[in-house]
Amino acid sequence: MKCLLLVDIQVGFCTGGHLAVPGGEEIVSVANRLIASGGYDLIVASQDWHPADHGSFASQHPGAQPFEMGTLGGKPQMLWPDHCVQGTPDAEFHPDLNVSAIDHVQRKGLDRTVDSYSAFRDNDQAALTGLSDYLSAKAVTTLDICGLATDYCVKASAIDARAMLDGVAIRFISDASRGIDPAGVAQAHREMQAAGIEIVTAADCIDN
Ligand code: VGL
Ligand code: ZN
Repeated sequence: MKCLLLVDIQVGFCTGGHLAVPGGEEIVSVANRLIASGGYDLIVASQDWHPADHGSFASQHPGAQPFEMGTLGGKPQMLWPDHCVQGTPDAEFHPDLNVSAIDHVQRKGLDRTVDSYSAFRDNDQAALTGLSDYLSAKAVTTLDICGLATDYCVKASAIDARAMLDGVAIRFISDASRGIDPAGVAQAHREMQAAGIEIVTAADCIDN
C-alpha cells in the first residue's frame, strides 16, 4: 500500500498567506501530478488548524514580534504570525490542490498550549494525532512525504514517520516541497538523510 502525505498545502503557507513560504504555491501542480500519476493507493493531507489564541502566535506574547524566539510550555518556541486559524480562508487547502483525491485529512495544532509541526504528534511528543494508527490500519508500506514547509512541518512529519512506522519506507519528495529558510532546508535534508529517509524527486515517484 503506497501512500502520499501532503503536508500543510494551505493558503496560509503560499504567497499572500499569513505565513507565506517562498514559492509555496509552486508545489501545487507537482502535488497534483503525483496524485494523477496513479502510483498511490492512499492520499492523506495534513492541515495546520490553530485556535485564534494559539500559543505559537507572537500576538499571544506581549511585546514579541513574529519570527522571534520565545517560549511555550517552558520550551523554546519560534513565534509565528497568526496563521491557519480554524475556519478562516488562511487555513483552507490551496484552491488549485486536487482535494477531491484526498482520502483522509489529519488536522493538527489544535491545542493552544503546544505547537505541532509533525502530522503525527505534538512537538512535546505527549499527544498523538492518530495518523500513525490510521496508516498502520491501512497497511501502508511506502510513505512519500512532501509539502510546506520543508524545514518545519515536512521535516518533523518525515522524522516522526521514520520513528513511528516500523518497516515502512519513508521518502521525502524535495521538488514537491518548499521551505521557509534556505539554511533550515539544508539542515532538514541532512537530518532526514541521517534518520534513514530517502530524498527523491517527483519524477522518481511518478516513474516507479
Ligand atoms: C508550519 C510553522 C508553523 C509548517 C506550521 O506547516 O511548516 N510552520 N506552523
Ligand atoms: Zn502552525
